[in-house]
Amino acid sequence: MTVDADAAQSVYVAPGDHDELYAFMSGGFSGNVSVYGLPSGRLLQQIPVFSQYPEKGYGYSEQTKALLETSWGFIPWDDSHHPQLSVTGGEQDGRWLFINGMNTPRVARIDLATMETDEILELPHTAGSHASPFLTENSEYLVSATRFSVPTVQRDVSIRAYKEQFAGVLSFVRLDPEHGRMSLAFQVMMPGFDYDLARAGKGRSHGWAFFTSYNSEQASTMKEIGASQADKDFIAAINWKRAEACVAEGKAKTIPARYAHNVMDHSSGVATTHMQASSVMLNAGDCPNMVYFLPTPKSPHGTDIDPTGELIVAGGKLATVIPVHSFSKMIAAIEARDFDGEIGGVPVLKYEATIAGEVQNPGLGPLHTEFDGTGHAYTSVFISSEIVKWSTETFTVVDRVPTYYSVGHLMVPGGDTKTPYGKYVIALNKITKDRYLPTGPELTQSAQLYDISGPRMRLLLDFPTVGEPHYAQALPAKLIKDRQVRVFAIAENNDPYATKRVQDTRVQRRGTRVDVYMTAIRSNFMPDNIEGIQLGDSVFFHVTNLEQDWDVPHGFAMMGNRNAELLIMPGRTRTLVWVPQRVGVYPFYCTDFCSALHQEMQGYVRVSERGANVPLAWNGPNGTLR
Ligand SMILES: [Cu+2]
Repeated sequence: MTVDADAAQSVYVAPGDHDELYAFMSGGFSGNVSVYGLPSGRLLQQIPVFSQYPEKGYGYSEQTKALLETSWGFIPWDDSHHPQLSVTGGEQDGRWLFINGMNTPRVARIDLATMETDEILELPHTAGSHASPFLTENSEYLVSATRFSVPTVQRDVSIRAYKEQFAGVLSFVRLDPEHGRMSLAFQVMMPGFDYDLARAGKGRSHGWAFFTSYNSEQASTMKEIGASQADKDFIAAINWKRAEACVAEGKAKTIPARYAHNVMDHSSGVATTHMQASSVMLNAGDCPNMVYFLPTPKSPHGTDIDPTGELIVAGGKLATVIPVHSFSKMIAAIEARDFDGEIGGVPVLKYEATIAGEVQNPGLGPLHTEFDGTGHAYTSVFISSEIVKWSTETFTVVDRVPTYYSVGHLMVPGGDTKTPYGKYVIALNKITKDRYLPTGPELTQSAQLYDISGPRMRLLLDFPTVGEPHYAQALPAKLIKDRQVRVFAIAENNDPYATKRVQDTRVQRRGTRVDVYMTAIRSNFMPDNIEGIQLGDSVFFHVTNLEQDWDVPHGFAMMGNRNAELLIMPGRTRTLVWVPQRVGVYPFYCTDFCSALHQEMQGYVRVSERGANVPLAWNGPNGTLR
């Protein structure tokens, strides 16, 4: 495909100018989120979420380790999939970004003013949290579901007992409206299918959530064949207001559950883990009129709701059409009890009763759909590697463009909200073979930016991504750029190990633990000479960055430390633990270029044999080292 001569001009952001949009892309198997500017495709930031990240000391510093605690212990990696921006009234509000960890099921909340992970909640009774995290119209709930049905509650049973013993679980995580704090409100136990993706309703479908499922055949082996037998699988439509009522009426059970809830305290900058012991489980069959199955061809993947909340679009990845259900037809069919049997207490609606239309000739393997707010939908098509644009009024294809190659998700900025920003669609591609300079066996994955402001889609730009750009969301920069936190106020630093003045720097020994209360400010650490450390000690460097200027983090690295470095934002305290292994004198230094005298920002620690008579001493205002 050729690119128009003016494509470069459309994405050119002159030096010093700012991009029009922030895009938040999942890092897939990197477990993190990367922040890009659009339309330039410039990488602006990496936000560590589910994986330790040495650049920032995330998951290595004592203050951030707790974010990666789980019921299985400390798990410093995961596979992040679906970024989801918070909404109010079905529109982006620029407050938080949520994302799921797929492997050890977790959901995270990132504060969009600091672009730091503030909270991670583990999801019990869940395996492979793929259909996650999708938000209801006012961010009342974050919905999530199990992809891999498992024995629920977990127990030792034969895998051959899949049909009888395995269940899928839908989770409803309540969000505190003021702080976004997550709590697991209740879960719904469903027939043992694979629940793949979800969206919550909005507008007229507010109060509902929709989950695609495949493997309604309930195969437990060779799913590529076993889960592809049936002509139709299902979208599960669940009325969460009805679920709330059933829970309030006592129809749910409180059952044992072990899961971690990790919260970063804003004032101290210290994360803590709260281990939970139970959850509220509602059996789908015990709450009539709550959940329905909409037959949908064939092993559907995505389910996406148009800006009005009326159309429920499925991506039948093995289907030859894009099936589009109508929310109002669904409600009418429910009222008329137009059912075709039931599965596990869940009524199955008739396909003809809910379908609004089928988009013909959509290409091979339609997956995900987003909307531009002008009556058009954009569907990614994996096998034929293209984006297909179609009319939400006539259900006919009006345009198509190739992607390079094998697009998974796509994203229109605000394309899942009531008021899409439109203007661009981004293809999030799995394969880039031949698109860039080769880099050994591993090639980058990529995003492609297309202009959708005219009648035809126009390719503008390719740009490489970090890890798999599984899904992304974007918002207008003006929504958050003036709210970015520049420094943390040193006066408000409540870290118990903070040192707010150079006069308070000190070193304290309690047994084999040595606490170093250290400050960093251009261009020195204080203390910068420490003696009296012995083999067998654990040295806790509590480094407080006293700077109160934007863009002056300091780094901290200790020779021989089997841990990361630190990166300390202005006004923050971060702690690194060092267990010295050899006698001698070892340097530490600032790793983040901070001033003309950055190279001078360094110090020494003297390490003696255990039991040596070198007294504990340090330099500085209270120092004893002369
Ligand atoms: Cu420095």
